[in-house]
Amino acid sequence: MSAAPNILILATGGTIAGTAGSALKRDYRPGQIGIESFIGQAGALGVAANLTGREIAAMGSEDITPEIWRALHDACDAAMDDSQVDAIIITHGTDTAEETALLLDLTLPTNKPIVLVGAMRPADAVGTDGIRNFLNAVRVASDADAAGRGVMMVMSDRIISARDARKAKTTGTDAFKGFPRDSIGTVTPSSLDWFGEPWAKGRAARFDFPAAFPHVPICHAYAGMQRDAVDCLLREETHGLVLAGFGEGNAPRVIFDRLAELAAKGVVVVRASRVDEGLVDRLPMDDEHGFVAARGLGPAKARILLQVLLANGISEMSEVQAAFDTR
Ligand code: DAS
Repeated sequence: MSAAPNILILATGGTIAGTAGSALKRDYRPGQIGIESFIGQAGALGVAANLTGREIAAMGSEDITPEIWRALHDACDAAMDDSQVDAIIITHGTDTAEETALLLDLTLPTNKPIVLVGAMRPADAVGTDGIRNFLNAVRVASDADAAGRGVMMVMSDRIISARDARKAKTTGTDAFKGFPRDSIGTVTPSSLDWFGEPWAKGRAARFDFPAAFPHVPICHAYAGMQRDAVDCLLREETHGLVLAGFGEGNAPRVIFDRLAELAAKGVVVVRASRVDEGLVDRLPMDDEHGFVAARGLGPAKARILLQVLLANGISEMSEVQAAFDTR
C-alpha cells in the first residue's frame, strides 16, 4: 500500500448520512448527505488518504434489497482487481449492516480491506458519532495490516469481524457487539491496535454471490406457539428455514415435530436462538431429525448464510453444518 492509500467509499445512506434539520427534533431522515461531505470533512481534518466516493444508494438500510447487495458486491469485486484501489469503505445504515457485512464476507476475497461503517446519531445531531466512525474506518482501511481479516465493521472505536458483529441495542453509540469475539481491534482517528494477526490472508471468495436469493423464512419462537406458526411462513419453493428458538435453539415439541417433517422432505432447518448472545450447539435431536445448529450466528445472519449455501447448491446437512462451524 502506498504512503497515502487510495480508498474507495461506497455510500448507501443510513443514519450516518441522515439529518434531522434541528438538533431538537426526535425524528430524522436517513441518506440525506452525500459522501462528498464526509470526504471533504476528512480532508479538512488532514486525513492522509485519497478518498473517492461513489453512491450506490441513499436509503435507510431497513429497505436494502438483493439488487443493492449485488451492486455493492460487484463494486467491491471490481475494486479488488483495480490496482488504483487499496481499500474499500461502505457507509451503511446500522439496522441491517450485520447482514450486508456477512453476505460480502462470504462472497468476496480478502486481498483488500473492506470496512462497513455507520452511525447511531444523524450527521446534524449534537455529539454525532458519524464523522468519528468514518475517520476510524479510514484509519482501519489505511492500515497495512488490515487485509486478510475479512469484512469488518467499525463502530464506537471498535473493529468487529462481520461474522461476529450484531446490533445489540436500539439506541446509543455503543449499539454493536461482537460474538464470540467481542472485537478484533480498537481504533480512534489517531490510534489503531489489532488483537492478533490476520487469520484469512489471501483467502478467495468462499461462495458465489447468489444468482437469486432463495426464500428462507425465520420462525420466531414464543410461548404457546402452534404448528401454524411454521406453516404460515412456508411457500412451495421454501427449501430452508431458520428457527429463532428459545434459549439454546429450543422450541415446543409440536414445532420440532413439524420441523422434523419438513427436514424429512428436504427443507434445511437451522436452529438459532432468539436470545441475544451465546452458542447454539448440535444436540442429539439434530442427528435424529437432520437439523443444523447455528452455532455463533443469530437468526438474521444464519438466514444469510443459509441463503448463500442454498444458492450455491449446498443443502446436505453435514455440509451446511460445516459452513456454520467454519469461521
Ligand atoms: N435508519 C436506520 C438504517 O438505515 C438506522 C441507522 O442507520 O442507524 O439502518
